[in-house]
Amino acid sequence: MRVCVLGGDGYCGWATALYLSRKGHKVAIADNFARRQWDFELGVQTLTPIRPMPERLRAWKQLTGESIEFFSGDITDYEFVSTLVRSFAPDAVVHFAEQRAAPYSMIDRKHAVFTQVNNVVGTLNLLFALREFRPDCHLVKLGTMGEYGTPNIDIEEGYIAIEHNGRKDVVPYPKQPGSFYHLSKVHDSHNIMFACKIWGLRATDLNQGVVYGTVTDEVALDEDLINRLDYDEVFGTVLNRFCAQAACGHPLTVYGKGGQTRGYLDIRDTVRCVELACLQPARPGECRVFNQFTEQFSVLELAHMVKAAGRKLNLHVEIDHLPDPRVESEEHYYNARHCQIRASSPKSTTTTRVIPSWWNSGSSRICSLNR
Ligand code: NAD
Ligand code: USQ
Repeated sequence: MRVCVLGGDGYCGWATALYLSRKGHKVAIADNFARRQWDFELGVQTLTPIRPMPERLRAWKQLTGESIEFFSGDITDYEFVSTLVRSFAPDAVVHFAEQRAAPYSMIDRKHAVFTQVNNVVGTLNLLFALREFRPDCHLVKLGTMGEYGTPNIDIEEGYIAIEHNGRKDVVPYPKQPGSFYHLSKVHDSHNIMFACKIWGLRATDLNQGVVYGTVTDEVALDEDLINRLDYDEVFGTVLNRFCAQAACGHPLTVYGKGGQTRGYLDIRDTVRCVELACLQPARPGECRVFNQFTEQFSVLELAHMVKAAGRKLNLHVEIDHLPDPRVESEEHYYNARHCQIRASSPKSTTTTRVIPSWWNSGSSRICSLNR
């Protein structure tokens, strides 16, 4: 397939681009290096010294013989996105190119506005470019489990069948995000769903949980291919932070009681899930939602696991409970469904899908789809 990875200089994007390239897909990366700039703004750095893009791509070509095309630009610029879509002519676009840190979006008005403009306008530009120049291309968009928040009922995959005053329908699952960043993802989801509905675009919204780890088979091939590993309080995600803290003898920074429960996945599963989604595209007009994580843990459970792992390495790991800087429930129910990505594996022949009323049939239903 011809796959364009937007945000391919970033943590998930770089690992995904290399994985797809090694699997034989023709890959292009687009990025504006905004992320390197935000690190500079905050005075933080990836723990692993990532190389400039030309060096990364040269190393990949030398090691594997595969070329990855690179497009430098900002997807909030429509000229850039439309030129990219026209010239590369992708079969799938994997869209990682957003400001992804909840704490960054909560710094002040300027950062909240920036996050929402960057993310919502970028995605909207992409939708218009696909409609105009590549309407059959499959959009694989990185959403987030945090769109749902922490409701006191089970979390479904994108849609929920409800009965209200004696009538039934299938509607988008209620969203209760916890930051202006997570809200930007909700706005994206609505825009994508609407574009599929009115223009017949095809999209998969991958609601990914918190990612951990940094090494994939591909980035491990050479030091010049090294991936980023963030451990600071803005961009560092919790398990990566805890591991870095354990290694340098800093107490693990559990916020509040630590009962905050989320879905987690290894970065090696991120790349595999993305390929699965690309290989089994949504159908024209379909906006399907996959919850993408492998296990769920509370923050305190993670801290204890890191402490136990540290013990085996002769590290003395302490756990601190700091006042929670975020407005979030520190203890809550959490049970999220994550079956669709598994059902889309080539080994699976049938999947049960909740279909909203506006897609294809005119009547909502829960059905079995033969793939
Ligand atoms: P990242 O910050 O490492 O990478 C994002 C990349 O997108 C950066 O290289 C950045 O320069 C680029 N970018 C941002 N805005 C852009 C724009 N307007 N034009 C062009 N390029 C732009 O983030 P990540 O951790 O790789 O996350 C990638 C995606 O996956 C995000 O959408 C994020 O919301 C989602 N996600 C990440 C995690 C996680 O734990 N890291 C979990 C769930 C979902
Ligand atoms: N936390 C701590 N201590 C820390 C850091 C975080 O207790 O030192 C807690 C947070 O308060 C939160 C939980 O750990 O309850 C997860 O925080 P996080 O920073 O690891 O993850 P989050 O802010 O949710 O964001 C990350 C990515 C984001 C992605 C999201 C997936 O940065 O791009 O969308 O994970 S999800 O959480 O499923 O929404």
